This record gives sequence, structure tokens and C-alpha cells, in this order.
Amino acid sequence: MRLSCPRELSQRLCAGALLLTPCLLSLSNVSPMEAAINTLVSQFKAFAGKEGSNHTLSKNELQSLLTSQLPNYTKNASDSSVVDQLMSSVDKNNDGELSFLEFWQFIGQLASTHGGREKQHYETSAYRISKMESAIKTVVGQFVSSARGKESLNKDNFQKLVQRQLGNIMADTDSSSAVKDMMRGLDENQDGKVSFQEYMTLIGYLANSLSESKTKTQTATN
Ligand SMILES: [Ca+2]
Ligand SMILES: [Ca+2]
Ligand SMILES: [Ca+2]
Repeated sequence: MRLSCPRELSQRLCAGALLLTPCLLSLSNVSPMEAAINTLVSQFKAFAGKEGSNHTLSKNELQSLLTSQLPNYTKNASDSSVVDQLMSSVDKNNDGELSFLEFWQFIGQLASTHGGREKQHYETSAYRISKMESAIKTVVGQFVSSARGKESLNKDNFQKLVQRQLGNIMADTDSSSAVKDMMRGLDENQDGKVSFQEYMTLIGYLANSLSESKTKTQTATN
């Protein structure tokens, strides 16, 4: 899957008149999806903050995130040559560090690989899943249930999902014309539907904006 560069995407989404209001996530009535996005951001930040830049994952930070937060998704994360290999495939700009969006692209690949069988797997087994895995499960599950057995979300499904699940993290979700415009911005292959990849691009964009706004708030209070 390919993530659009955030600037390009934010221009496309802003053209849809949807303004982000990520600070609202501190309210208590967040939806399961918004709580999941918040968890993904805070878990990423917890690991990114261990060494070097607070905003990016080094190879060591990635390895510790994989072993403690994604044990059911990734195998052999204790083997550092496996992590080296993964790092070089995910680190698109080759700076030796993973930004949130680079990391999110990897999550998108994991999530689409696990796809349908994941749902059944989680429901039938009692093994422990981490906070991050549970957040990914929520994000994937919302897409699957909104798509009602189809491969992608049509206009109505997408609108309902945005209104029910993303009303606190985004402004103007009540306006169906604003949601329609945003959908047009997301619809990279222009088939009039939102695919799983296109949906993951939106969630990555929201999470990244939330992450940046948290950083700003922290800098302001320090
Ligand atoms: Ca770091
Ligand atoms: Ca990088
Ligand atoms: Ca599409």
C-alpha cells in the first residue's frame, strides 16, 4: 500500500473543508475508533521517546515496540537481522528512522495481510492481545463492519462511519457535502468508493495530525 505524502493529502482533505479538531479527543465521549487512534499515537510516542528523536523510531525502538506491542502480528522480532530487513523496507526516505506515517504504512500492510482471518482468530482464541493490537483490531473491524461484506465502502457507508466514529476528531462531519468532498479527496483510484487502503490513509492522516498537535501542546506547556 502507498501512503500519500501528508502535505499533499492534507491539501486534498482541506479542499473538502473538513477541519481537524484533534484536541477534542481529551473528552470522555470518544468513539471506539477515536480511542483506538489515540492509543496508536500514544503507543508510538511511548516507544519513539526512548532514544534520539521523540518523533521517530530508531531500529532499537522499533524492535522493542514489535516484541512488546505486536507479538501476535510479527514473528522473529527478537532476531535483529529480521528487524534490519523490516526497517529498510519500511524506511521510505532512508534516514534510518521511522516516522509515524512510515510506521503506519507498515501497520496497513500487516492489517491487510491478516484481514478477515484475524477477526475469527481473535474471537475464537483467548490469548492476550496488546493495547496496540487491540487498537488495530478496532480500526480494521470498523472498516469490515461498515463495508457489510463488500471490498470497499460506498458513499453511504463511508458517511455513516465518519459521522458515527470520527465526529470528535474532525469538524463538519454532520455536513454530508463536506464528507462527500473529503471522500473525493481520498478516492485515489476514483472508483467512487473508499477501499481499505484509502481508508487507512485517512486514519493515518488523522493519527499523524493528532500526534503533531500533541507534540505542539507538550512544547507549549514545557
Ligand atoms: Ca526515537
Ligand atoms: Ca524514515
Ligand atoms: Ca477508491
